Amino acid sequence: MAAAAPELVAIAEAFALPGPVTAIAPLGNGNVNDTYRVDTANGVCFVLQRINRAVFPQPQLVMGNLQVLSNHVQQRPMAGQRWEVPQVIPNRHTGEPWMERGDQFWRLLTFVNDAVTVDAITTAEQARQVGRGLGLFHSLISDLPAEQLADTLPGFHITPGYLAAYDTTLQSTLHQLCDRSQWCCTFVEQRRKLAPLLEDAATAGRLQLRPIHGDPKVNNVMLCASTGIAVSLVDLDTVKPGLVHYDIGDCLRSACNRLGEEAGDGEGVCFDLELCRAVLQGYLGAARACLSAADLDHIFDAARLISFELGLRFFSDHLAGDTYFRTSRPGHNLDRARVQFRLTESIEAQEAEIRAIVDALR
Ligand code: GN1
Ligand code: MG
Repeated sequence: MAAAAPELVAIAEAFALPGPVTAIAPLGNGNVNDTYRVDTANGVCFVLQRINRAVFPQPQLVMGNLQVLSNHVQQRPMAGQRWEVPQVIPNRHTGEPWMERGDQFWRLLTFVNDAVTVDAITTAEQARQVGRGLGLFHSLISDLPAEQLADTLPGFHITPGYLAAYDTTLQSTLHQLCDRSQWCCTFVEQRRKLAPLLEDAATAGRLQLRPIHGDPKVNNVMLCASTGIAVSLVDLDTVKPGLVHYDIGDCLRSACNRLGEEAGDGEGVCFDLELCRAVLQGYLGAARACLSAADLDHIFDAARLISFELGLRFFSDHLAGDTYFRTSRPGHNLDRARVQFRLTESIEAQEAEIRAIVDALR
């Protein structure tokens, strides 16, 4: 076990576990929360997470949303398909679905067994399953009234808000920008007008607020280890009212980039049309009934805007000194920004083809 293990074991054992902890190891590679896999003596595994309070100032609301979601999905028959929603394990002392230690906020969830995730898609079938997973998730929550979910992260995916924050950060950046940052600044300037696209469509009544996942990137979709079929969407902290387009865009931008989000400084990154077709086939196969013609009209915009937005978020964080996304080296967020901006360029260059894929699936 890692050096911090005794403390982590004590935290895990504050929850109602079926047996003593035998191992705790870091799990996944999230940019915001700390995640561990907990093994217990009777063979059952769990997911232990410390919620990043700087990002989620009211983590109790996050847990409330998770409960609402889980109650809702449990009432939905899945006609023999395997589909799991991670369940919350209560604190054995307080009965609450979390434990606090000082200012740390911890929770324990059930583990989705016999399932894997990938950081980058390698086959069209994986892409189809990732799309199908998001489609099933949307269809399962499509009749969950958005008012039942708290806004746990105000401003999340509101691109004009990220642009305003970027402007402020840029103005207060005292140091000279390097050439690669300068390239990013120019990139953002040229696309400033894009920022309100989805919000304007919502204000005009063309798109509606609904419950969304908020972060359905490829490695948040669990695939059955033996069949490859999508069996769960994990990382449910950003489930809240929003536009399904944030989800569709996020799923496309992560699934159709074969080099993945950590692809150096973006050299060679492109948006893969074959994977795009597969994602949308899977997605629409499961969620078509929940979508209007206007929803379909905005799928291209969603892919472009969410890629641009994530690049903007990474770049702003780089300029602000890496305070939001976890980094492992200087310039990491700048590299990540350039990956998303290269992807945005590739999406723009293939607009006609992407729109044709959507049209063929209508
Ligand atoms: C963050 O922590 P993680 O990796 O699940 C971020 C997402 C980004 C993602 C990019 C709450 O998610 O919005 O798309 O990084 N989550 C939050 O990898 O900001
Ligand atoms: Mg997340």
